[in-house]
Amino acid sequence: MKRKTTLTVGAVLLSAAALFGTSATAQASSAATPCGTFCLFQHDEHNFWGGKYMLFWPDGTCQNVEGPMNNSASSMINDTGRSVRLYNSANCAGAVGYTAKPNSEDEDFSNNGFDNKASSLR
Ligand SMILES: [Ca+2]
Ligand SMILES: [Ca+2]
Repeated sequence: MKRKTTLTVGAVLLSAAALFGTSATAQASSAATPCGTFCLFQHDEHNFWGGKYMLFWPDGTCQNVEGPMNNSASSMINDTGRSVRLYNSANCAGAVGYTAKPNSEDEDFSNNGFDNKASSLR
């Protein structure tokens, strides 16, 4: 009798956990997306991992956005404690085009006037 009661409570707790997990994912899928460093993504909105992406480990030095991600980034996740500055030109030349705040994410660069432009960062 006592054993049966324990099993029932366990099943209820499991359901509650599953529901919470689903709802949290739907509400902010991006927030739960693992990046772990600074990530640029080819596409915007909730499609962070649906296209090409590139990981960076910002350390204050300039890094060029190489290959197919050059002039292609449309969203980002910044899981670092640094402000990451993106430049339209290679080698961090010219004006800063976009600043990613520490521990932030942006699902669409379009409203920042910086869609498909990033060529370097630091
Ligand atoms: Ca793009
Ligand atoms: Ca560019």
